[in-house]
Amino acid sequence: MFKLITHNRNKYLEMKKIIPSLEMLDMEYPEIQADTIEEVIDFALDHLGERIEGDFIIDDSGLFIHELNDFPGVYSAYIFKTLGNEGILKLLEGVDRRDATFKTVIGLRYKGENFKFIGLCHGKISKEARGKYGFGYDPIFIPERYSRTFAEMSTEEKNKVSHRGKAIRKLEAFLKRIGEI
Ligand code: ITT
Repeated sequence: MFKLITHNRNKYLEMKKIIPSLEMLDMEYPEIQADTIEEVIDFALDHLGERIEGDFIIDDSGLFIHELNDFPGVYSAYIFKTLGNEGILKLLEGVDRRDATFKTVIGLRYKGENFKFIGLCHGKISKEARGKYGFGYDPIFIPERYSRTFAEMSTEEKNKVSHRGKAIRKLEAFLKRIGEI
């Protein structure tokens, strides 16, 4: 039985669609200021690994907007809280190059060892916020080959192409290979 440690219930619900036996543990852990999501995950896995019994999973994600030199990137949570989607749309007002990449790194602590599973989704920032599903930056992100935002898709549809969907399927394959699910 694996547990995802997060405050974000939406992340959990996306993952549970792919790994139904997953449980959620709402618990605080330190997210260090670092240049990459991978470093944030490694630090948090070690920190939590010293404090928690058994195996667990964490997820750290970010939105990288190419025209803004990959901002907000590792600052995505803070920027979402402070500027929000409207703030991002303002920063891109009049900008034609709207390419962006969502990235998820899932960290797994298994028998005292750290593993990472990475998923990327390329797309564009929309001109306006659209849709009522999902969370966070979903209303302003249009994945490649689609015209709808993530917030205009069901969880199943988002999972098919999303950064998190890809990372979870890698985790799922690993857990199956070692006979844990
Ligand atoms: P944790 O407790 O798991 O850390 P969080 O919501 O703080 O939850 P992150 O730091 O991974 O999660 O996320 C950074 C920001 O990016 C945050 O504002 C999220 O809402 C947003 N985000 C993450 N994944 C997303 C997704 O799939 N779609 C839209 N926004 C997302």
